[in-house]
Amino acid sequence: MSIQNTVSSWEQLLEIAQKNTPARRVRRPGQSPSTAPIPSSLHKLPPNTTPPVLLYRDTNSWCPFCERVWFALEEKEIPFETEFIDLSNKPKWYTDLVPTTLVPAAKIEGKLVYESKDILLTLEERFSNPPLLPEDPEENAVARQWVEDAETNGFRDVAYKFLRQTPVNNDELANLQATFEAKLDELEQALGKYPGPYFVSSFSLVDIMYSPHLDRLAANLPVYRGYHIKRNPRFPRINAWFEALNQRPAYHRVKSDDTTNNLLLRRRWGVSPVGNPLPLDVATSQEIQYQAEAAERLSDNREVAIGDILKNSGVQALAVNGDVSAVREAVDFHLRLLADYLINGNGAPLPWGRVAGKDNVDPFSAAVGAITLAYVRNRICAPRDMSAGAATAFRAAADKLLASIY
Ligand SMILES: N[C@@H](CCC(=O)N[C@@H](CS)C(=O)NCC(=O)O)C(=O)O
Repeated sequence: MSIQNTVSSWEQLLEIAQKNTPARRVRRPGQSPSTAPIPSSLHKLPPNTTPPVLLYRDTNSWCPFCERVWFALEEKEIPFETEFIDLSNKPKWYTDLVPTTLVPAAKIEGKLVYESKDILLTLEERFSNPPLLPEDPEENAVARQWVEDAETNGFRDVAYKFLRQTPVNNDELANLQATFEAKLDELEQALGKYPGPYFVSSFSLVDIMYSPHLDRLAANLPVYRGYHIKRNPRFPRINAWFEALNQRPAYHRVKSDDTTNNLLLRRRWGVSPVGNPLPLDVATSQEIQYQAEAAERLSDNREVAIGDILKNSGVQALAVNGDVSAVREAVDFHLRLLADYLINGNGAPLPWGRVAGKDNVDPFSAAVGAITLAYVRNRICAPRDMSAGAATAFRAAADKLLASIY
């Protein structure tokens, strides 16, 4: 029996994956991104009603300011629609509409608001339940001040200088680090003002203002500066704050995984790593659901994935006499193996590999498989293509299969 017949069909894979995860996305044929998440509260809207909020955000879901708004929308369970803006080629109607021409912007009950902080405050005003600012007037005033401070206290400037600026010498690097650490000390202090792990006594807009930036820094700094925020004994409260965020389902819907954040820094900002890549994010108790979500994404969006691999990975160079169909078939086969492994893996023997004493690897298929898996492993991007948890499961499975090809 040919090995090709030992792996399930796409239809079978999709059916099993969908049984194991409730996660679904909307397909957007011919558009970028090719799929979009469904807001968790959209089902609350009566049929044929327009959601009260329209969010304009970046096509790649990299923008930390857009993440703030999305985070609040999910926390408040506000049904919303998304319009994606290609930042490398902004449509004229968008630059005409939004004075800053930046994302995010939003139409909130028909009214245009831009600047993430202002969008958050308007959402708070129009959709006060659940509140993301404290009810106690004194604490409310502190929280509002901290929301303002998050924009003006120089934290982001100092942090991104340390991360991205090429220092002329070690002294300059040490200065950049010290200035950044002093800013983190300020956050550490602020986190101690009220009981509980958040900036004020309950989760609030202040946490939302900082989380996309601290997340990116915590992922990037170890790899690009050899500096750790997580598990750094100087910042116990910041670490407890990360733990508390980790308990929030909305956070898991909107966050990126560390690998996305790290690949982005290299590709978008051209920064060179000084250290090894971070290990993949630690698997959680929901790993099986995340594996199913990753398999569902891959199976449901396979045509786009295959098209992208053929066009952009370089694999077509392996076509013999220009016959791309054999390459396409081998790409398809390895993606099915990946989906199958995501569903049935977990300790089961890998679906191929050398049988003792037998040289059973087809070199053409192995080469196409290696390119396919290496490409998709780094190509997927969370939360653009799937949730961060699913992306982590996806990369882990691709690594496992890649290591078993030869
Ligand atoms: N202060 C703005 C910053 C927004 C911002 O910088 N957005 C970036 C994406 S992360 C953008 O739109 N860049 C496109 C451009 O610079 O043309 C906010 O908080 O909303």
